[in-house]
Amino acid sequence: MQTHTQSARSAAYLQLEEQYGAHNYHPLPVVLEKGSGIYLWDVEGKRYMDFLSGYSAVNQGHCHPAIIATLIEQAQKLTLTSRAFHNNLLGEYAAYITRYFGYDKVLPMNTGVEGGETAIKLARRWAYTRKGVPENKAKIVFANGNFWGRTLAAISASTDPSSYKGFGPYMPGFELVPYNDTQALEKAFQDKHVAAFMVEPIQGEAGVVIPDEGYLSKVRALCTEYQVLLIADEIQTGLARTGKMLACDHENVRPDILILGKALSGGVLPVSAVLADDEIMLGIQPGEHGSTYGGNPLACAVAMKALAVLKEEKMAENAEAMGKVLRDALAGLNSPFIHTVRGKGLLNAIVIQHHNPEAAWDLCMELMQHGLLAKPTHGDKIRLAPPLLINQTQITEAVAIIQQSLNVLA
Ligand code: IF1
Repeated sequence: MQTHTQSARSAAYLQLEEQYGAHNYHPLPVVLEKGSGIYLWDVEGKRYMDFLSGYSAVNQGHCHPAIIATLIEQAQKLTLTSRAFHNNLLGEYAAYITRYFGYDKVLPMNTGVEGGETAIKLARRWAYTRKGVPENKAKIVFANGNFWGRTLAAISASTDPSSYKGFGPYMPGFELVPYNDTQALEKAFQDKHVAAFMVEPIQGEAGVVIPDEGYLSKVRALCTEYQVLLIADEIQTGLARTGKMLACDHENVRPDILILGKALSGGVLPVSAVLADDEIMLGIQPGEHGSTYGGNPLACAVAMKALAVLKEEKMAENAEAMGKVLRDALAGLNSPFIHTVRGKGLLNAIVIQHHNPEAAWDLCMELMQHGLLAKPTHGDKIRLAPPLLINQTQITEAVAIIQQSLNVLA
């Protein structure tokens, strides 16, 4: 009777969403109401380890006390003024984040996809004013399998039919090359109208696809040689997730334009940023770009704290160490149903092999029953990306849950 009443509670929430919300997602049937660190609790009080981290937005852990304290303090003082006026935090934040990452300037936006749109506008403007590309001829190159959001421009760059199909017409001026293929990239760069190559250092949505070692540094060299801007989409790979502050740091690559989002606020509110040097950033003049919420004082305060926490709590170092522990332990399971274990730091995926195409979903349902939340992507892949403060005991516990849950596939 007790269990019946409890699941009826969850069912009521699911029903409300189903009836009144658009059907643009297919979530696991769990209704969460509380979070702390690596843990989440559902409306029935059951605790879960979070192995998705809000798609890497909560790298710092759920409701990080220092970030929440900053949020509350600033929210009681001033939240938004618009960019029609100055606020006392935007300048401080701009100085902080540009020093943190080593760029001349920042352009603050809100969502990740707006960061991508902003980077492309900057690159097009740079191409027309600096590279001498004729008006309206600039091209942006992307890699097959890219994912940078859901706007019309982002889906115009997509090779995934579930992103773009049925939403045309599409944005012109975009080109695609295979990921992890510098020969194809060099061929694309023969076109003098190419303004930029926008790329994820590791492709997240594609299923945590890691390019060969040396790919990014070769990309950097080609961009420099052909006078093409390198735009790094570090919205998912950045901010300590892969074991370095930026995934580009693994190869000491400095992009011309850096896009950050997600964990820039520790999962508290949408905050994104585009970083570049003056030559690129000053191409955009007053009135030519912006956003109502971009650079608001609440976001500025929260982002500074979210960045500070990453360094103070050595989250990159922990992600590097715990990622190794996780991958070794998963490989050690020798499960016939795990085809591949791959990843960097705490951005990992397992590829499931099974005659049943629903196996990854079934496994995630079973993981949920055993108190671990993860989500399948592209059918057979499961991303394993816990908050970066996870410790070795918790990793061991998680791997035990995974081992036990794999039995459901037998
Ligand atoms: C969804 C994945 C993660 C991103 C990169 C830009 C954006 C994203 C590299 C846009 C967003 C999301 C959005 C989320 C699913 C998700 C995702 F499954 F697609 F791959 F993180 F794992 N660049 N990624 O990954 O950022 O505008 O959403 O703030 O449900 O669409 P946004």
